[in-house]
Amino acid sequence: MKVDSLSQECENLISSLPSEKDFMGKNLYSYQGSWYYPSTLQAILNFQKHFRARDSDIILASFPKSGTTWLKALVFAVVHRNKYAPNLVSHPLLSDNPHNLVRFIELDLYVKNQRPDLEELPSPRLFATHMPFQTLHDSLRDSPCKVVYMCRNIKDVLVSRWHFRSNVVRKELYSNYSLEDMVDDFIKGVYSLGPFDDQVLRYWKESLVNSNPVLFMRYEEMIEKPEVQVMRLADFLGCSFTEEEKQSGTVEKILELCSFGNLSNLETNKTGTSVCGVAPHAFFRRGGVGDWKNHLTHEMARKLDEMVEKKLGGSGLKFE
Ligand code: PAP
Repeated sequence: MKVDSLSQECENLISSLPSEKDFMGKNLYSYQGSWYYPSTLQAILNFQKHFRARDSDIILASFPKSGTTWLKALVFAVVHRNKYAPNLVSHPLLSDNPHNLVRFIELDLYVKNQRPDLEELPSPRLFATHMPFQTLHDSLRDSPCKVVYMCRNIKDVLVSRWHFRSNVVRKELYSNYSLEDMVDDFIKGVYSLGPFDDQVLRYWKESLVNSNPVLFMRYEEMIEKPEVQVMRLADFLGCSFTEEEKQSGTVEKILELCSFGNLSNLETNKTGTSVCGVAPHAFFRRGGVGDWKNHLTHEMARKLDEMVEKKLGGSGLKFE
């Protein structure tokens, strides 16, 4: 999704920012520690200028391919469970895709409109972003609204991104870009919305500071202990499951509703369209943990592990 033109303010900013070429020769610009194409940068500026947070807002943050779609579905189902019981035949998640129900700030809302009207939305408003903490946080202007961050193993993220880019989104652009090229870009840290490690580390550190309402979730833990993690999510969001809900299987019903198997087989996600400009089926590939082993060579994995260890070593955050 592209903006037609850049504002003078954005043009001025761009001329002052560090720039690098991506593999297609397109310019990427480094803004507040992350790399963007100009249209995303314009949307971020729009957001930073115009967004007014409500204390009840919930923002879902992630690096792309870390489980954003899953998190969107889960948070929607958890927060709205009194209005929409998870086994309701007319549940919105059965007829619409998670990206339409929880919209991206900088890749959707503020791309299409410099100042989208978000005032009419009922509380709690749910939004999603791939922006790093510092860029998001500045715009929240000290609002205590809640941020849920979803993190996933860098190797599975990279492989998922590789498939997404080379098989789904504008594949002709990626025909000369190998998986090895993507690994090298990750090591160098210059790629759209990257670097992964800086983003993850910052959200991790913020989640450890009590005054910051950031919940750090891990895709692998969601796969391993989904009930525990969804209850943790609900506690953080201030809508803990009651004993009665636990006894009557509400947690399990939400997990089933939002499961890869269920969502990926819904007609709306197979053939529908999404407001973020990407067909919903592109967000469902395989799911699960460890697919990188089927794609990355030993050397690629070693380079990524080494880079992560260098950046995250000592932080308490580790990837298998
Ligand atoms: P985005 O950040 O671009 O929105 P995101 O949803 O994070 O995308 O990434 C898609 C990944 O999540 C895919 O992983 P894979 O390529 O390794 O398979 C997709 O399969 C996975 N995914 C989507 N929905 C679910 C779900 N309900 N449960 C588990 N994994 C899911």
